[in-house]
Amino acid sequence: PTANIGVVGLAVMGSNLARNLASREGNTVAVYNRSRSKTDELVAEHPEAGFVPAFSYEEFAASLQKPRTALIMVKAGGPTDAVIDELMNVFEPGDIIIDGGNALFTDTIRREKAVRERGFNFVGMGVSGGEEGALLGPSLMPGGPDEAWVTLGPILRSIAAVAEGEPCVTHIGHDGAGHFVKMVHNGIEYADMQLIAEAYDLIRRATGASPAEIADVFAEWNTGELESYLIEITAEVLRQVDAETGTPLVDVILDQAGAKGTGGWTVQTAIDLGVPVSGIAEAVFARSLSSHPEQRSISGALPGPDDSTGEHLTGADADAFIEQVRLALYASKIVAYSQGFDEIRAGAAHYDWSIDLGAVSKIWRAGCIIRAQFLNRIADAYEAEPDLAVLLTAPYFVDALTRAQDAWRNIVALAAAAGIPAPAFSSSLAYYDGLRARRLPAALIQGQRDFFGAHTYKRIDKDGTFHTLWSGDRTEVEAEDTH
Ligand code: NBP
Repeated sequence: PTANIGVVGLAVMGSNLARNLASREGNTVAVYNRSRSKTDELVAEHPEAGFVPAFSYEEFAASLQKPRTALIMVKAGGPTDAVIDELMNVFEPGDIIIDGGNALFTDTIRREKAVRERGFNFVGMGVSGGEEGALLGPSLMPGGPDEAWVTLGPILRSIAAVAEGEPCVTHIGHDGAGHFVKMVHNGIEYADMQLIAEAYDLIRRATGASPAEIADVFAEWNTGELESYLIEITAEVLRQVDAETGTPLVDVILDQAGAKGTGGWTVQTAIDLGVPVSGIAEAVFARSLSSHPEQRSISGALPGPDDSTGEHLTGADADAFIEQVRLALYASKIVAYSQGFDEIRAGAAHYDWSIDLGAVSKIWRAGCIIRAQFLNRIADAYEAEPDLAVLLTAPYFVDALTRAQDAWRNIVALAAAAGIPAPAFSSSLAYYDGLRARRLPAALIQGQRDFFGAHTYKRIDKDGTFHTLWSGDRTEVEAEDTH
């Protein structure tokens, strides 16, 4: 056997990760794909990589040094289970099987248990950065046992993206922790994209600026505190002109956003854990709304303000508006990340993972889709206070929110008055005000629950659990806690 690591699944992600691995000193990479053509193609196109091709699982196992290490990059779900079964037939106890696909973390927990029972090591690893990241340096989020990390750490560090001298990989936690964190990364990505889209829409509708002019605004924003990959590519997309029609590409793209499901998983999981990730949820639902043309009343059947006839802001007024949108975007973005980290914290507590939140923010600084300057501030916040209960209460973010506050409220109010949907902006602000509120109307809800279901309530002035005899004489009695 000559290879120290192998890759199963040679579509875009697998072949690029295999090339990335092969380009690092000391690695010899075995490659296998279910249909032979992809293997032949990869090996023929990249002689420099020195791949060791295998055309059966037996050959693949025979080409790997022990303990064998195999990275699976196939379609998530059934195909992953099929490949794990095949590998367990030809591997030996102690070998390491890594799933780098976009698995649901609960599947990873199940797989780790089943694979471990047969004596193998299993590592569920989140991989972010798309095909370019896979080739040049992704952000890697491995879970799995400590023993596997000892072997894998150096290899993964060598292929990961580098941010300020540090590789974008850390051992996130046991079993499903890596895929959980990758899932939340994608949820935050949905929110970030929705917020950027709302900012673009507000600027365009309020100022009448062209997509190319708005591209300049985003390029400018990318030199400041909003600097990030998503802001950068937004400018690129807005600047693109359609070759066929000569109009901005964004104007000929059908306005229906697709989704592969990880944003939805983030929200479903948050509901199970009782974590309010409202900004991420709005982003997921905004895509759903866009994708139901049969429900959208584009014909104007639903009444409301018509901004097509209104005056556009110009000159200094337009500039001031754009700056307010920037501040609202920044504040809403802080909320989205705060909610995402809240979900990771709750997941870690529930599944008994010890996750270093500061380390998570650091490995997202390069390689992945949400890479941003801003993540350094999150790392600082957790370094100063590892047990921070709500990220946005860190002093740096409180300062930023203090600065952004008036603009944020103004933009949400203007959007509502003008009839421009800004669901993620509005919901982020509502969440923020929910956190600020001294009293929430939850007291009334608890009263309603006690009325119709005898669900009881607690009082602010004494211990115990109480129930009002609503259908009797309406006196209060002490009750058993049935919250
Ligand atoms: P795909 O998700 O399109 O999967 C195609 C690969 O799966 C091919 O190699 C295919 O083999 C193999 N495969 C299938 Br389908 N069923 C199989 C089976 N029963 N046994 C063995 N192999 C099987 O590839 P991808 O886009 O490269 O993504 C790979 C993984 O990485 C996915 O889980 C994806 O969610 C994840 N991911 C993707 C990105 C991205 O930007 N694309 C980013 C991060 C993570 P064949 O050639 O014989 O059909």
